[in-house]
Amino acid sequence: MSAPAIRPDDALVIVDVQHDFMPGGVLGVAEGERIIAPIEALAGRFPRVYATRDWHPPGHSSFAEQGGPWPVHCVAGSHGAQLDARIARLPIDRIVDKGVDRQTDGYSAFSGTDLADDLRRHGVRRVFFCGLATDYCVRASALDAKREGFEAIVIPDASAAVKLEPGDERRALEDLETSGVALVASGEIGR
Ligand code: VGL
Ligand code: ZN
Repeated sequence: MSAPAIRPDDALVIVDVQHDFMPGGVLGVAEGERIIAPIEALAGRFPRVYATRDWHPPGHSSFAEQGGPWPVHCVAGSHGAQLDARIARLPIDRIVDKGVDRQTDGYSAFSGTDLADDLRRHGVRRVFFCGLATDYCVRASALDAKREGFEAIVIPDASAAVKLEPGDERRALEDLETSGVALVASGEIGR
């Protein structure tokens, strides 16, 4: 897909741009800084904007201390779980907290949240995703958006990957395209 115009039934979902996932954070994504400017440029142009937060209880099953893959991160209410200040000041209509259930990874913005209902209630049919991380929560959220019946688009230059293994970002983007999620550069949107 190239140069889609922004429509009244579009929404932007900014995934997990929180201190713990930014450089310097416990689970810092190396390229996290590069996504801020494109997200700032996009947010005000969408009719509806969501920001998600990874928002785990202490002792969440994804934490290494419980045998999970990750260090303790994004504990609900902690400093590390706050949105990056540059994202927090954007015109965000709703913050959606996810990963609240102790037993499930909660990667997807649709898992255990009312995001799908909220999107439908507001007449949204097409959802653009950006944020952190391309190979985990952005990927899972965009795949679930498709499953929920929305058109889904990921903006790769406004997203960055953890890359536990080399190639994880490329594989995530390939999986998305295979599943019918479009990849569109931020500079191609609505121009
Ligand atoms: C995420 C790892 C653990 C993400 C969340 O936001 O992509 N990654 N929890
Ligand atoms: Zn998490």
